[in-house]
This record gives sequence, structure tokens and C-alpha cells, in this order.
Amino acid sequence: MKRLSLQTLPDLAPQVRRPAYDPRATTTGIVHLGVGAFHRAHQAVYLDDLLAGDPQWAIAGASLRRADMRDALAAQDNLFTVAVRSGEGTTLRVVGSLRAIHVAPENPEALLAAMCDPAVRIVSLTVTEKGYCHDPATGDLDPAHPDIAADLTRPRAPTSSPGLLAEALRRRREAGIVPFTVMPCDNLPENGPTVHRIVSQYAALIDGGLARFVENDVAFAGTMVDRIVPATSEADIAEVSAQLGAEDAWPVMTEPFTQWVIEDRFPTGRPDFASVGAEMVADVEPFERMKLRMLNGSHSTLAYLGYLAGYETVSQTMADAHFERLIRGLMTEEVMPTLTVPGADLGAYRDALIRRFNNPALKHRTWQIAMDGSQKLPQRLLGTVRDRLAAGAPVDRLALGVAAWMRYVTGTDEKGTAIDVRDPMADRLKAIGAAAGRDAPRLAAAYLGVEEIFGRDLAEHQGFVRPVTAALAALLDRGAAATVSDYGRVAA
Ligand code: CS2
Repeated sequence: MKRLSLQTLPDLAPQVRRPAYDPRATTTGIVHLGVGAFHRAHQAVYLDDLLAGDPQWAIAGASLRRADMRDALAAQDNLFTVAVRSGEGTTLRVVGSLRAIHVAPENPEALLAAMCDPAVRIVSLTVTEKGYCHDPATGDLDPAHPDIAADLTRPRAPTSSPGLLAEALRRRREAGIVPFTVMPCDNLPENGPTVHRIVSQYAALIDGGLARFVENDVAFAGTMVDRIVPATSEADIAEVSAQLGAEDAWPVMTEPFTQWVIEDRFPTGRPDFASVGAEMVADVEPFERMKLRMLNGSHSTLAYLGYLAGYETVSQTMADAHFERLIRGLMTEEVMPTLTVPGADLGAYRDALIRRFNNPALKHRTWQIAMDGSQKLPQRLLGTVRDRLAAGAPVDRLALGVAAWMRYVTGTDEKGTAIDVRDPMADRLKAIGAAAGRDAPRLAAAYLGVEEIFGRDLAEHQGFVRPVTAALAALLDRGAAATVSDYGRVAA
């Protein structure tokens, strides 16, 4: 079978949508750090629509760790397929907005040169929560993070995202080139101000003048991004290639839904994002909070409980009526009362999320969402917990989600089999579990003592400690399936 490429575009199966422009005739206006599946199924698609009318906003991507994405896409002119899956079938679209991929550890100079191109007005990021090298509970840079410590020894050749942003901004300033706008697209709370603070704090460790410049003269545009994009499997690659009529080494799989809310702060220029469906707002925070608490909070709860109950995917978990009832109750009773979002119909938003989680064509593994919980819990569940506690309101279902995370990170499932826990704190979390044993009050107290996740307040608040301990006891004694059916009954 022929490989997907600019040359073979005309030979693809007729129903496949292709770029409505010549990718060779575009120029780069955006550098994107972290060209993973999410970026390719989200931002790159919006830009693919945009390039048809305005060719100056193609993307130069960068991988901050591995070369595998560059290697896979280089042989296909950086074209790739976005496969949209639902109960009605799969539709394919080839995207042409990604024009290059740099691999930071191989050649940081080439990436920095791209970031310093005067035509580049935006540097966007999807580097996952842990890619910002910060303390998840406080949102401040972690100066002891190994990547930050390494960059501080050679700040002119950095590899971390704060290090790359600061060095590129320093070089632009030195050369008299206007700064780019930084546009973080990760699921962090207040991602604009948070990343602004992290990069300023990093710069302050190098040079006070640079720190003041980052603080005062560089714009950070916060965003809320939403599209469910499970990791691509070998079976997906074979299926997409067959349907495409050409071999694509790394397509991305996603759902029909997509949303992008962007804070309109681009003093040095931006494309007309609104013309391709993004929502431009003055303040993105209420939208971010809604999405993190409703979607991602439910997702993490489903991931830990679903995994422990033996379900492989989110849609399998949701097919269990007790789980669906729990998640509906979580959103309605415990999350929605904490939200005020201008113009949003929260009930309709919740119902749409439940439909999306039920999409049977999307094989979104509970194990994948369970990754990096130490970086995710604060913004997904714990902010909601704090607001509820302050209002004197119960947090039982939120506490069950947190207890399921604790049960999961002990590293052994309900059958006694090891869990492959992926988390920057995995070793420490496992050791905490081993030391505390299966006594629920001890185990809960030990995990609640991890200050980088829970801060200091939650470990001392009986309104939280009590329901977490009760939920953990139920999970240890009766298992996840039985526990969820009990909580589901309460919700009904
Ligand atoms: C998921 C998200 O993996 C995860 O933690 O909760 O990637 C989720 O699918 C996206 O945020 C949806 O927009």
C-alpha cells in the first residue's frame, strides 16, 4: 500500500476530506510544543480550516522528549489522518496544517530558531499537566524538578517547556523581535495566569530583567480545550489505513465533539480563530473551571473506579447503570452547585457529557485517563471539594473519586495483580501504600499527607477526611463495583 503523502493525496479514497489549500504554499505562524494526539485532533484541525483562507498560520510542532512522532510523520510530509468515530461510523480527514516537527533533545537550537522567527506570533503548548514542572497544589514552579534543575545549569540550551519559552523570549528581546503570545492548551486551572507565573518564576532564577520582561511585556492567552482523543492503537492504524487507501503510520482517533474557548489577548497578532469555530472571550476561567470539574473530574472518577471494577474503557464503565447514576449524581449534586458560567446551560452540558462518555466507538481506556493523577486531582476534584466544604455541603461522591485514586495508586488491583501506575510520583505513592497497609484510616491519612497534592488544609478537614476514609474502607472491603452500586443507590 502507498504511504500517505502530498503526492498520494489525490489517490485517497474519494470520501476522505483533504486540505482545501496547498500545504506547500503555507508559511509558519505558530510553534506548538507537544505534538501529541490531542494537539493533532484539536488545534491542528482548527488551523487546517483556517489555512484555506489565511496561509500564514501553519504550525511548526515540537516533541519535547521522543523522536517517534517526527519519524512517523516525516515520511508522509507531516500529513496525518483524523478519524472521527461515533455510533454512526467513522469519517476521515487528512490535515495539512503541521509543516515541521522538531525534536527538542536532539536539536534544541533548531527549535529555538523556529521560536525566534519573527513571523511566529504564537507559541502554543500541550505538554500535559506534568510538562509545566510545577507544584500541582500551589501552581508554582518547582525549582527542584529535575528538568528545571538541568535547564538552570545550561539555560541557553533548555529542554523543559518553561526553559524553552524563557530562552526563546530572551533571544527575541535581545534581537529586538516582538515577543510571541504564549497559548497553553492543557487542562490546568487558569492555564494562562498559571503558565505566566511559572515562566516568570523560572526566568527570575536566571535574570531579573528577563523575569520583569516576561511578567510585564509578554501576553499569555488562556484557553479551554475540549475533545476526547484516546491513544491510537495498532488496530486503529490498520483500520484507518484500509479506509484511507494509503498507509498512515500514526493517525489520531477522536469524537465528533470539539470546543475551543480562547482568551483574546494577542497583542502581537493572531489568526481569526473565531472564523473556524473557536469562541473568543475576555475571561476564559469560568469555562475552564466548568470543563475541568464536570468533564475531567468525572473522567478521573470513572477511570479509577472503572479500572478497579475491571472495565477497560469509559464507555464500558458507563454501560453499567450504577456508574452512570453515580456520575450524573456527582455532576448534579456536587459539581454544578459550585459553578457560575455566563450563558451556559449546565444541565444540557452534563447531558452532553454523559452522551460523549457513552460513545461506544471510542475505545478510551480507563488506564490512560488514570495516568498522572497526582497532577490532575487538584483541578479536577479538590477545588470542587474546597468550595463544597466552604459552603458546608457534603462531598461524598467527590470523596469516592479521591479514595478510588488512593486505592489505585497502591499499585495492586482487586485480584491482587499489579497495576501499571504511570505517574511522576508513582514510586512514592506505592511506598506510602505499602507502609500504611490495608487499614483505611491509616491509608487515607497517609495519602492525604502528600502536600503537593492535597495542600495542608484538606488533611485536617473532617468534612473531607471522614467521607474519604469511609469510601476507601468500602473499596478495600467490598470492591469498586459493589461500592459504586451503593453510592448509585443513594444518588437515585
Ligand atoms: C482525560 C482528558 O486523559 C485524561 O485525563 O480526562 O484527556 C480528556 O479526554 C480531555 O480533556 C477532553 O477534552
